[in-house]
Amino acid sequence: GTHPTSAEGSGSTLIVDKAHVGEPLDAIGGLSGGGATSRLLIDYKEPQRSQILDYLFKPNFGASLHLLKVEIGGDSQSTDGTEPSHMHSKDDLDYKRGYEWWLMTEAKKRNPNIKLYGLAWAYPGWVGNGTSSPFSYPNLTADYISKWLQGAKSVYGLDVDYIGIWNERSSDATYVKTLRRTLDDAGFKHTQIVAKDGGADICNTLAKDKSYADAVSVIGLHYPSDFSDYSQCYALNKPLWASEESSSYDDLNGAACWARVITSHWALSRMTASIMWNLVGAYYHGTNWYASSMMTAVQPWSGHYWVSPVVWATAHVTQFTRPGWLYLNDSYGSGSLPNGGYYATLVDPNSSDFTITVVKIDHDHAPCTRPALPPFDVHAETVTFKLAPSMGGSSVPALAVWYSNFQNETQGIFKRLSDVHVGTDGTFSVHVPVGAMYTISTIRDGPQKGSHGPPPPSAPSFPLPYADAFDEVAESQEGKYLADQIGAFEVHADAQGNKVLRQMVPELPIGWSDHGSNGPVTVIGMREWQDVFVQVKVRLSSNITAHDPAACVAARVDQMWDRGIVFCVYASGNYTLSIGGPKQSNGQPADVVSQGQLPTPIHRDHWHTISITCVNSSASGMFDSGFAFRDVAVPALDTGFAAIGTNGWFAVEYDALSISEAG
Ligand code: 147
Repeated sequence: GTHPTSAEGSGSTLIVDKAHVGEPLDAIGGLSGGGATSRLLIDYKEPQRSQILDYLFKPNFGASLHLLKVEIGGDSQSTDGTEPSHMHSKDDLDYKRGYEWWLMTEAKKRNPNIKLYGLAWAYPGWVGNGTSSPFSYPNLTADYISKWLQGAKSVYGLDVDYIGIWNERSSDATYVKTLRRTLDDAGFKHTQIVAKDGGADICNTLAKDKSYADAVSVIGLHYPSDFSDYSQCYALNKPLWASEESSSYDDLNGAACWARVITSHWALSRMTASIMWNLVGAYYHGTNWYASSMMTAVQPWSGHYWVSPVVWATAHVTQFTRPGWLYLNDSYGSGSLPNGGYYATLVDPNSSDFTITVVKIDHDHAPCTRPALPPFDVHAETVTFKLAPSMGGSSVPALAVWYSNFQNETQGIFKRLSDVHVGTDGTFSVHVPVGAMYTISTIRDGPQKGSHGPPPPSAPSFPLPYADAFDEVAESQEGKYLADQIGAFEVHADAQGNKVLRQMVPELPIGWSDHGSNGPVTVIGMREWQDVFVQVKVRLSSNITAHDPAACVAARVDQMWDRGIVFCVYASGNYTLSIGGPKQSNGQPADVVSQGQLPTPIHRDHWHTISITCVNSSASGMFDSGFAFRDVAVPALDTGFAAIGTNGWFAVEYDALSISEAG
């Protein structure tokens, strides 16, 4: 890179000519899940909850997304938690679980044209029928996915446009063909299959198997590099998508990354959709990939949220285009800028409207989380566009101009500048500094930088003391603020009509990242907590046939309770105090620091109260009104969430959770 920085203004003229249309834009979208990334959003109070949804989905307001991709819950850990399956077992069916149905409904309320896309990370164990693969019994898995689409349609009136295979895992020809047939037979002909939400190797596979390729409508790549050769994919003649992208921070850097890829993916690689992981950061600080989101909403108790510049980078494209608009081909409205950066033009096939986006981000700000980019230089320049007669030529009206600088926000973020006038020769020029994103469009009315005013002030600390008996929680939902990490803890009325929290997953799921480390667990609070008292009522039903089921209460746990101060009571009448939760393999904790008999008998089908108190390097545990252990030495330096859990896949019940500061 030896471009002199003074070489401005002399650049060549870029032709924009709709005689050379390419592929339709499919979507700029956001991804909820993969996993549990939206968990805390549903616990926000109004009006903040609706405001956040407006910033994401309302047309001409914020990110105004074209597409919402959601996780099809699979009962196992999928990055920031576990999302519940609609079928924990073969005979189970419940469409009231989780928050993705709700989120899709809210998105559609705001934008009836928003596209929907479902994808599984994990699968409930039963679809594997004793194997650990979702493809061993293709009919089971295809029926399971079909049931999800039926719930969307019959319960929520949602038509799902796209359905995936198995996130970042293998695909399978027989399964995909079976899925296509099953969906056609069930009335979901319009639901298109995306394969395979992973690497571009799928293109080679499909090239060799015509009937497999015929079942697939869209090629979905993850974090595709702009500098790879996708010729195998183009040869398939199917839309090529960045079906997961970004994982970058909810700040200017994340916005710069995203601004770049939503323009370069077409300009360099002919990709027609980009979907950001993740949609909304509503998962606790201290879980994986914190704040890698389009916007952030992690304080349901205060109502505070953060509308990040990533929202406005998205608005630069979404507010000025619609799915189905046509990209212009390389050198006729799309391509690379002379001094670095990209531009892409979309035209409305049904009118004379068009939108050009221009982006110039330097190497230090360009990388999304993956892959790394080769070195490159960019320099400020003045770019001249020339509209061909096909675009309306000299009769084109003044064009609206919107500007952001994601490397220097003092220049503005999604700010309307004065219109640009097209000369009699069809040309106009814009100055493009480093960090710039421009939208230049015939759409003059409608787009806006929407605002609901300042949100309530930030209050990062989870409010203590905290208590919940789950009576206000809707049937089948997670307990308020509880974030399931493995297994599904749902609120259900018991035989007495009392609402309790019950672990609902009956066997080890076909996991995504977890394949059987620790027992089911749900966490709450702050990873930063140290000295706390956590108490809960527990009940071990006589229906549980496992050898020695346990109910556990814990403090200072990490995301998957690999560490933490964990007190478990067992049906046998024993207890353990351990550093980390019980193992799924044998139901026992690995690092036991105290164990013995409970001070009083434990009874099946009866409620017992258990608590743990941690102060500095000392822990005490109570069972009903007696101490199980008192002032036992534990590691002082650990901090972590409060948690409740169990040692296997059965329906342990919990009620009346309370947490307060100790010490
Ligand atoms: C993706 C997952 O699909 C998401 O659920 C989330 O975990 C996201 C976080 O960045 O990552 O999975 C990937 C894991 C590894 C790679 C790419 C995506 N990789 O190594 O290229």
